[in-house]
Amino acid sequence: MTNTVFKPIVYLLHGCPFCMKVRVFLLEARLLDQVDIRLVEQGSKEKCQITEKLAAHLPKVGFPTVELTPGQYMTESDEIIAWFAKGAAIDIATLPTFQDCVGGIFKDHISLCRENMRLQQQAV
Ligand SMILES: N[C@@H](CCC(=O)N[C@@H](CS)C(=O)NCC(=O)O)C(=O)O
Repeated sequence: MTNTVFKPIVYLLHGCPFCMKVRVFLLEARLLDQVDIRLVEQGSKEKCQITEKLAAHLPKVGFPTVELTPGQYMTESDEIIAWFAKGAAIDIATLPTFQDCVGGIFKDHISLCRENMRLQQQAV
């Protein structure tokens, strides 16, 4: 008899700073072995397939997205981090690498990403 335990599935987009934030958190919190990471490339066939699959469950597909339990999805990076931190009783303020990234490189990258998305929307 097989007794399979569901591991939350973490969908990440390569180069996405919100996804990298989640990944750095999971790494520093030593939670990587408790999740199943699915990292996809922008423009890939795999990304299209995953987007199609997620669209059946979400009003708007975005990355990162986590399937926490079968059929239960969460899409905001900060909420995802808070959910895992709570479950593992981890105070994110005690993770120096994560905090350094959030206050530094991620902050800059995220604001560039938001600006890029805003410009793309204006151009449509
Ligand atoms: N508020 C979201 C923002 C996530 C976001 O904007 N992700 C972008 C990638 S950087 C995305 O999903 N874009 C849609 C796509 O590439 O299909 C969060 O913090 O998780």
